[in-house]
Amino acid sequence: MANVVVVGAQWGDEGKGKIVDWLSERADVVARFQGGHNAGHTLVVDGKVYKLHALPSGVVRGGKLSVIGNGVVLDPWHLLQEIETIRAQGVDISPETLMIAENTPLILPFHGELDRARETQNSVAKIGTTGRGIGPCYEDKVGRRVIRVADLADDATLQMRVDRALVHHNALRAGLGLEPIDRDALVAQLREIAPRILEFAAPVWKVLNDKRKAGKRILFEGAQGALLDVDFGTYPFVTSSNVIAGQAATGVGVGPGAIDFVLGIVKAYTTRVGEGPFPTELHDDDGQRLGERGREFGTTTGRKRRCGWFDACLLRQTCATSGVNGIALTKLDVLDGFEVLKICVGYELDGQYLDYLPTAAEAQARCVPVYEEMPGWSESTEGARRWADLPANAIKYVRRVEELIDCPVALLSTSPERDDTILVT
Ligand code: 2SA
Ligand code: MG
Repeated sequence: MANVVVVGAQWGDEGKGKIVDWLSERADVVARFQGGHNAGHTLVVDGKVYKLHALPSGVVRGGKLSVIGNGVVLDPWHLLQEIETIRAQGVDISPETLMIAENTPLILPFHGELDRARETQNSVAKIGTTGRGIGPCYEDKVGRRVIRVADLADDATLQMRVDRALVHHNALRAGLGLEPIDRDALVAQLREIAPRILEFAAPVWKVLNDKRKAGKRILFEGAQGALLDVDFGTYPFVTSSNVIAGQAATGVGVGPGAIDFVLGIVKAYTTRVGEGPFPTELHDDDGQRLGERGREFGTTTGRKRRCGWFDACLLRQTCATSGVNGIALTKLDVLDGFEVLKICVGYELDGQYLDYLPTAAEAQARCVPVYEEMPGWSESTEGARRWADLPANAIKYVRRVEELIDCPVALLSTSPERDDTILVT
């Protein structure tokens, strides 16, 4: 398979990091195309744990080019720190192995402050964000007042861009009771990091188009999940970027024809962090058990994740909007030992049966899941490496999932270790 896009097909935290790492062995380039350091991908390689937020997962494998595309929003201070941390773990990161698109918007300190102020000061505006400034930075990008990587190269341009951004932000801050931004201090901070960021800057669209012509394989690494997509997610409880597979092309500057296969990462049950509708959420012992067995705490903010049964109805929808060709089903072992498993197949709303999630937030919140029950299995599936190692009821569960979501399972992951992966043929 030439160029693969990996996307989360739920609300993030599906276990993309491990799968991307598994696939990156066969890729020449690994590219991030949306989101920022609100992502958190944990990789376990030979027992060593790497926690990545802004860096593409390819960096931990030698001989690959890692790319941060223009669809990403980049906090330069965070990036430099993450580079140091990963280097200290023995990983080589240089301008030969890491490229940042010159048209990538920068997250500045006031973006984070604004994000957190909105979350804490106004319960009406609360989304449950990661507080990293992701939303405010995307707002500035679309509002044509963001500072981009290329702007760091020229001091006069940089100052002009800062002034343009401050007109908007100081007015906004006044309304929130925040101090005006210290312009000169900000310019000085940006001047200081400019050379260290520019070292990695490149016309990524050109590099990737050349790589394609040379027959190199690109792995597009998505962050978050399709239900957090700004257009197709549970709006307004979403992130501020397009998360679905189509964004892979726009987010680095290649045509849609560059995408050969879309792999959706799907957890065998459902989790969500932050606010917003979640039809199959459990508030009982089963939910508690999923969270404990699945160690459901966020990599980025450490927040406890909400847990619930598998929602096949939502999956059918996210597989459609991302054009998923096959899914990787993760964390099946968390379901070991449940006597009965439930799968949501549709919803009931105002006496009507729905086979998709309605668009209005108000209607989403009132959807009552319609469940199908399946017998569980008592055997352990943890670490299984062959289809034949799975209990019969686990196989039945996986096959039923495939039928209900109308998409084949291509990979099955049975532990965080990269080798505990079953290729389903
Ligand atoms: P933000 O900070 O503006 O993006 O927050 C808006 C909403 O998006 C949610 N959000 C996430 N939910 C789950 N996982 C996230 N990141 C993963 C992690 C990484 C991944 O492990 O931390 O799977 O790619 C993530 N990022 C944002 C957030 O909770 C708000 O509901
Ligand atoms: Mg995660």
